[in-house]
Amino acid sequence: MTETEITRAGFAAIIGAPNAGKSTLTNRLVGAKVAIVTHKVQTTRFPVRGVAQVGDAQIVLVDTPGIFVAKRRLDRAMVKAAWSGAADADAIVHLIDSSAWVADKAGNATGAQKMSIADDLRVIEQLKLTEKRAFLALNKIDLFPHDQVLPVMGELNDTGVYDEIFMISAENGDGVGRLSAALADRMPAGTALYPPDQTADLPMRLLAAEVTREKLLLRMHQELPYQLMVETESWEERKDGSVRVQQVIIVGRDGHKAMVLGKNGASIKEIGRMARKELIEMLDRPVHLFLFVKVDEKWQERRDSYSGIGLEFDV
Ligand SMILES: Nc1nc2c(ncn2[C@@H]2O[C@H](COP(=O)(O)OP(=O)(O)OP(=O)(O)O)[C@@H](O)[C@H]2O)c(=O)[nH]1
Ligand SMILES: [Mg+2]
Repeated sequence: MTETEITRAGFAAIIGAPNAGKSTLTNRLVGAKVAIVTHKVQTTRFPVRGVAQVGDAQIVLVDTPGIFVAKRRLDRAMVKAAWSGAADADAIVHLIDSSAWVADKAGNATGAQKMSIADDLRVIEQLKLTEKRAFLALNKIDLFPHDQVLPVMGELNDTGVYDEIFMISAENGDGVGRLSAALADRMPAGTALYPPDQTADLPMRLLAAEVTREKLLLRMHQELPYQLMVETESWEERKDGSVRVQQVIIVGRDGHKAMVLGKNGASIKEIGRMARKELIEMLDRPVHLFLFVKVDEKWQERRDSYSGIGLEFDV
């Protein structure tokens, strides 16, 4: 389809508690990987845009960081960015991990699920306060029989902040078509905001750093992943068609550096191998990836750590 056939275009923000599946949904709607996904909370750190075309509508999806009670500076900056992602959107999708609610109704919710529900309720309060209407998407319906979600649906419908409710599985795509059609309907009349063949608008250096951070999150345990960041230091296109990428993994402590490196460097080698494999797929050409680890105790208190990924420092 060409640009001229787009008659409606706008922004749809996906907001919700950490781990609800916002990035999974964004990638599914876009049909390409624009945002990293892990089983850990607080994977997404800054709003990421992905472009989807549904009929004659262009939907610019804004995947946002999870919304939770944030104490540390980085967390506060992430939550602020999530809400600002929703502020100017033409449509808001509040995505909920409905398996947590179903478990809670059955009286066997885990601590993490209870936390996720508390975060959902706070999002609803904020929607009420700002008088914003949203679509509710009950995600992860592949995890339980569908009739179990009906009481949850009723309770959430009663909050009065939702225009429509959708049952979806971002993971396997169930129900996502209906949601995307409804989003397309909400897009205001206008010409395309992005060229028709563009799916992401993250600079390649930043996306590549995210890929490495995803592999770190998947491999590292406990608190460590939340305390590191990845920067692409250099990006060199070579004459032979390959690209040389150099990245630095910044950690807060010597002990963390040792963990990232692993015994005889085994850990960082594996992370580099996985990241490189994905970069080759994304870029469709040979990639030489060089990873270094640096200790910077103060990185979370440095202004440029935030500006580099578009977050506000003074929050
Ligand atoms: N079973 C199931 N799992 C899902 C579904 N959607 C997402 N997940 C999983 O839930 C986890 C979190 O997914 P993400 O997409 O990273 O969630 P997020 O809301 O972006 O998380 P943050 O960026 O941390 O706020 C991952 O392990 C996903 O594979 C779904 O529909 N069904
Ligand atoms: Mg995410």
